Amino acid sequence: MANFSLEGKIALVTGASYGIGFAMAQGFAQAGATVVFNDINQELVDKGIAAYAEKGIKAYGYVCDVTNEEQVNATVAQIEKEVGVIDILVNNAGIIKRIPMIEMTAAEFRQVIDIDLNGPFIVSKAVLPSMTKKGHGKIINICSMMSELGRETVSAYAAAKGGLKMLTRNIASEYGEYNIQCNGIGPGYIATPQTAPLRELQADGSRHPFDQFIIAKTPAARWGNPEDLVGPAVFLASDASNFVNGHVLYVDGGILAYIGKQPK
Ligand code: NAP
Ligand code: GCO
Repeated sequence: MANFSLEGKIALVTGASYGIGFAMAQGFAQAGATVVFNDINQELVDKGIAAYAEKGIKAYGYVCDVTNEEQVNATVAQIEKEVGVIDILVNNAGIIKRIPMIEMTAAEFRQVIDIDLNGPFIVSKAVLPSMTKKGHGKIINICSMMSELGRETVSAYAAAKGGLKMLTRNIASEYGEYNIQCNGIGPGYIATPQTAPLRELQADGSRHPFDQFIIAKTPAARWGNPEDLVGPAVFLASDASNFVNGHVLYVDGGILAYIGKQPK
């Protein structure tokens, strides 16, 4: 029987006070792991700790900006001292800016790349030395449909998430021999605060046109929930995936497999 247990493992999930990161971290705790997370400010960290406690989970929360290398290095050192060496890292923290490309400033573009691509580089770089020393480690990068597809208004996000897919393959290539597995999860359209503007009801109570578009594009005919990502995350964090490396597991209700509804 494959070993899906995370008993005795320490998992750091970035940006995990709520949303997808929170759901995955909760799943890790249920599989036996100790949960550590960071977020961008104290208010979010406090909110996260309380939300985990409500689920019966003692989580360790830290304020840390994933784009700040000094802060990340100090936080990882503090986690190693206070909790232990990180076995599992999930690069989940991310933002999106929906702005037509010709209206987007270079500063806005850079900010998305900084959080969504440089962040995973900085945090992975901080945890890899201890992982290689320990002789094992799991890194899971949260990619996107936009690691494969484009759409209007998300040029920076697509560039970052496409880059994150290649960073995933490169970490696998460079550190695979040290028993490090680096894989991605590519969520489809998931109902979280990040996508709330795309699901807002219209003034007349009808569904947002983008909401209808996503339902039509998804063979499962629904938005995903953060909970849909838990099984894939536990698999990629556990020994059950020890020979899976550099792979992006798309959890999208079938979007990438589908040409779209045929005309009636
Ligand atoms: P979310 O609700 O916006 O959560 C992301 C978390 O990251 C938030 O707590 C956010 O804090 C935090 N964060 C932002 N910048 C940070 C920084 N510099 N340092 C540390 N933390 C930071 O997003 P989500 O929908 O759960 O998405 C989580 C991940 O999945 C993201 O990488 C996203 O791109 C990806 N994803 C989402 C979907 C979807 O449909 N929702 C689909 C595919 C991929 P603030 O609240 O202050 O921003
Ligand atoms: C958008 C969405 C997406 C999703 C997700 C898809 O505006 O198109 O926010 O980018 O959040 O990343 O996988």
